[in-house]
Amino acid sequence: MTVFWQKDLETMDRASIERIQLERLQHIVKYCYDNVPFYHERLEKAGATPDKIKTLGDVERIPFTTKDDIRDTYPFGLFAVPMKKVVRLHASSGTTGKPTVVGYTKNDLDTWSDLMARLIVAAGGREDDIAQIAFGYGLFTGALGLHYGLERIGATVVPTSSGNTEKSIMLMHDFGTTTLISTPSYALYMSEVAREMGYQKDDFKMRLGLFGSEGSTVEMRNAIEEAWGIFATDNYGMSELMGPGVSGECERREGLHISEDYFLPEIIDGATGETLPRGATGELVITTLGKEAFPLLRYRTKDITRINYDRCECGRTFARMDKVMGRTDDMLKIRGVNVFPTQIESVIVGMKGISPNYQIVVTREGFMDKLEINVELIDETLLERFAELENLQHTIKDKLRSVLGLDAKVNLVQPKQIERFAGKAKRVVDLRNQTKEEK
Ligand code: DLL
Repeated sequence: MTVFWQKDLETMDRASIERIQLERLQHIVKYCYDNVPFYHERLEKAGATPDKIKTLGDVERIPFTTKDDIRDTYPFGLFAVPMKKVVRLHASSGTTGKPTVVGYTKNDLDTWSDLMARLIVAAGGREDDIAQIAFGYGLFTGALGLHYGLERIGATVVPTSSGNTEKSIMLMHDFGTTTLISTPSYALYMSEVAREMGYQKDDFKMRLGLFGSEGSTVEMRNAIEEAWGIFATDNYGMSELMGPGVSGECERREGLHISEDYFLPEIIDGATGETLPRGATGELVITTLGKEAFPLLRYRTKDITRINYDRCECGRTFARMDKVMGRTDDMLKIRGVNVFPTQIESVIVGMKGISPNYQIVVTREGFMDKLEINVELIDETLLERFAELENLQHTIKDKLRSVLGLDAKVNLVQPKQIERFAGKAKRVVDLRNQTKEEK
């Protein structure tokens, strides 16, 4: 039997979901128009003033908001409440320049905790779980988001944060931790360190993993489940939208349920900005329907996915998004072919004889892009068995060719040669835009 956090809301029929969405959309557009000068001007200019929003489809009249808009109004320019109402700030680091800063009112934190609780319960988290949070605490939203959600359901939170891996593993063992919260790549690394410390998976009481914050394939999930002996779910979010808590998998794991009463999703063609029909794959755009401090209208996430509106067997009626395929800005264009790192991961992870750690390197020689994949062996003695080694290399190459439609150079490297990550993994090294000296 399915366990819910807020059954009435999570099982509403489509008409009720859409009624709530329209009411909230009308409210949030007026709220932004009245309280955020940036939106007042944008909406006036586009002729999308609050009186024009009569149906859910009218959302398309509203211009998109982008990360640049947030950067241009750094730090608090898009806030809709005075600072005295803001009780928390978070920020996403970003690779260049200033971070994007987000704020929360007391009500926002309360909503966030409930939305997190929904996803945790949907994934199988319970009051009697001991949940260890191995996301980095700080400006990043992952740790505190999960922290408050887990406390709300009554679980015991162990806020170890990321890093200090051996100590965290010792505590996991000694405390009888049942649930791990981290990025998939860190979960994998932790299992490796646990093995090195002499632990076997039966030495732990682990049963559940709530992972997210970076892309991961089903193959990667299988590898982590196998390494820890757990059931794992994928959870999606982003700091601008709130943090984790936007969508997550239920125990059926056939897509990530979006809390549609708080987030209105659309799928657009990332290149043209055109809204795509239901069921199409494209860039996810979200309008926040209930945020007070930092509301966003039609925010371009740059994440590629697809939304399924069919009813889920679990009984929840909220639409489900596919696991994120990648970000529009992570997509590699190699010799004219579009490649997502997740496609490469699906080939490599789970293959016999190699570890789930890999690195993708792209270089350019003359006008020719070159794709190289560094793959780590589990057994270093294989390096001496030349025929087997060659065989493995060919198998990987062939599989990559059939999935990507491209030839890649496969380098088999010794165990533990590829970098491990405590947060979001950086799997791609793109050296194409570097000058010779930088290389
Ligand atoms: O990563 C929020 C979060 C924390 C989600 C913990 C889940 C768990 P940001 O640091 O702002 O926020 O990064 C947001 O990370 O646009 C995606 O590209 C990526 N991302 C987040 N979750 C997933 C996921 C948090 N489950 C960016 N699968 C997003 C794939 C994800 N990508």
